[in-house]
Amino acid sequence: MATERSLILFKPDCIQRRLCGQLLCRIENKGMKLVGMKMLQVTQELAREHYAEHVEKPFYPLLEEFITAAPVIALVVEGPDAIGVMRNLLGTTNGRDAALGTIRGDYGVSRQMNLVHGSDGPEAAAREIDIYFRPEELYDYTPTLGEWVCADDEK
Ligand code: IDP
Ligand code: MG
Repeated sequence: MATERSLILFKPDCIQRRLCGQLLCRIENKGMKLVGMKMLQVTQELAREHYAEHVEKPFYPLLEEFITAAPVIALVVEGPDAIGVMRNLLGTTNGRDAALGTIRGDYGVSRQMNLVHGSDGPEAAAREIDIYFRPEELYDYTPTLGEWVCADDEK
């Protein structure tokens, strides 16, 4: 167990469907601490950098079109095992297969328009946080509810 940070994106479908508030609420309710947050327009260049592992795949042109079609909200969340916890909260990629109770399972029926991105491992998280945020845009603070979110030996 480790305190981790994960890069989360509210994708264009999330913004267009006005679900950001509800989904941010779920992330906060889970116990994640917000350490960075901004709205931005993903450019073609940024899309290629973020999704470098997918650029050669057949679905990439449609993914790029989607992720650049409206603004996104980028978040950095922190917490115990935040990367895995957030992946579990999001559910599997395809909303049609994702378990009920997960964000993708509860809010979508699409493989592409699956509302929220979450880093898939520590290396990806570090790389993605660096792509979207400058160090001074991330905030260190002590959440006053922290004492009641998990035990000292879990932090
Ligand atoms: P992940 O977001 O669950 O980690 P990845 O396989 O890394 O899923 O794919 C990145 C994003 O690309 C997905 O979240 C989804 O928006 C889109 N995507 C993945 N596979 C496909 C596909 O087969 N067709 C269209 N879009 C896809
Ligand atoms: Mg992925």
